[in-house]
Amino acid sequence: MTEMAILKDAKTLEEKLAERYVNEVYRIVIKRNPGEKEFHQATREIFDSLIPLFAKYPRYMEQGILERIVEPERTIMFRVPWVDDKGKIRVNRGYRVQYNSAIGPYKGGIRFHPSVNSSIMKFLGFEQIFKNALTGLPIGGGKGGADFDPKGKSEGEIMRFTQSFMTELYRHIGPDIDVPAGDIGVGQREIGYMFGHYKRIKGAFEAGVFTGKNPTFWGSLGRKEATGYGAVYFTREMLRSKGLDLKGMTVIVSGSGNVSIYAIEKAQALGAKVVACSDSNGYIYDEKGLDLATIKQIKEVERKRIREYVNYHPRAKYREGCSGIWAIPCDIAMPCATQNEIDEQSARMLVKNGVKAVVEGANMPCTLEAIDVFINNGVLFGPGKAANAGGVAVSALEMAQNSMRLPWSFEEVDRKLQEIMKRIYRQCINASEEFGYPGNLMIGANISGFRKVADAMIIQGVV
Ligand code: NDP
Ligand code: 2IT
Repeated sequence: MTEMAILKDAKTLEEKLAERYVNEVYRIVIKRNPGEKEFHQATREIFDSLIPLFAKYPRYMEQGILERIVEPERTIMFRVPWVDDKGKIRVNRGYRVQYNSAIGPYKGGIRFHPSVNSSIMKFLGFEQIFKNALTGLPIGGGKGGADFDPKGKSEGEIMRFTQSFMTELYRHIGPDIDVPAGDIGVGQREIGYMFGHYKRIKGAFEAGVFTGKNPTFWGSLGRKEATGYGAVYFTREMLRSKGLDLKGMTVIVSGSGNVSIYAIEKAQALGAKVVACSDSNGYIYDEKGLDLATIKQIKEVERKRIREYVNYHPRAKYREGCSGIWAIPCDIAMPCATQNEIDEQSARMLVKNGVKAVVEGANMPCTLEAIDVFINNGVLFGPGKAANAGGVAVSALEMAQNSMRLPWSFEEVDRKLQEIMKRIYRQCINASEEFGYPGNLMIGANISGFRKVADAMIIQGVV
């Protein structure tokens, strides 16, 4: 795995020592987790960003925080047997990585996608620790999922699989232990089945064990919208720092799932023109702007492919394949689908076409090489663990409402979300300035998220 090139070349003695330490721990990670390329990538990015922190405060090295934090507190891996509609027995593998509980119960989504494996679970869980810390709310880091492919499955199959998954997972979670939510392939429908099954097994209505629930049973208003809206609020802060505004900007949003749809909704509400979005088969493009009601109908109601859009809007174009979307000229690119969707080549294309800001709605959608291209070319870069933290932040607000047994209005949640996104942006900027990389939100996010967790770990002793 290549190192990032964004750190300064001329290093002080302290920085050289910190770099040597980070590389030593990185070697242990590679040895202990062979072949886990996504996990290595997330580790590399975070580790390199921490060099300026360790150089200034060597106590984090002395306390062995990096060695401890990179190792999950616990990983659970389990069999998920279920019966399909034809009566055939199927088996999937389920996971829950309980990564870090220094500042709160484990918290993070569940992903159902055929690509799920230990590497993807660990990269997501590791990032989640720092993201959750950045929200300023009391939540630790975790992630879960299964290599189950929801595509083409009937409603009955989805429910039976999800219930079987919960039959094992229920014993490992709880409102003060570990609080899952959705991620790719898991939305309000699946959370409903999981919660219903958990409640049945436990014989208790423990509302706070899941977030992202339907508001009819204690789900927070605004949670569904929170990740996408939050990413746009974060973008607004980034643009403000350069005296720019979303109004009139041309935006590309990849994906057409939960994060994408509500990023499009808020971007449009703030006066931007969203010209393209996608799914794993291809992308749609309309230079005059997309119609969100049609996208919602196709994706949320009918659960069909994005190519259907051109049947309603013949002026729009559909192209097979995902990466072509980044060749469309835009001011703002928001990758909101999955990991590593923007590589170096796509990044160069975006830069050539004059992109002003790249904001990660998804987790790790840009490769390390792509991030280097953006930062070295002066493109504003919003890293996922800051930009998409609005989702988990409103999850924490859902936990708070569940504990109080009182709901907040949509407006109240949205107001709090806006404040949280502003605060996250400020924290990242302040840390980037304090550690000598002004404006580098990736370094700022990694350092400020890490510090909060590391300080709690130091106070708690060797745990
Ligand atoms: P959804 O399942 O609702 O939507 C995912 C979208 O991305 C779909 O359009 C899907 O297309 C596309 N996609 C998924 N995998 C791939 C792939 N391998 N290649 C190309 N396209 C793909 O998930 P979310 O919107 O919830 O999540 C999107 C991203 O945002 C993920 O990285 C997730 O971890 C991250 N995230 C989600 C949060 C949330 O609150 N939901 C919070 C913070 C981050 P198709 O339907 O064809 O598979
Ligand atoms: O990646 C993420 O932050 C999520 N999938 C949301 C996690 C949550 O607990 O709301």
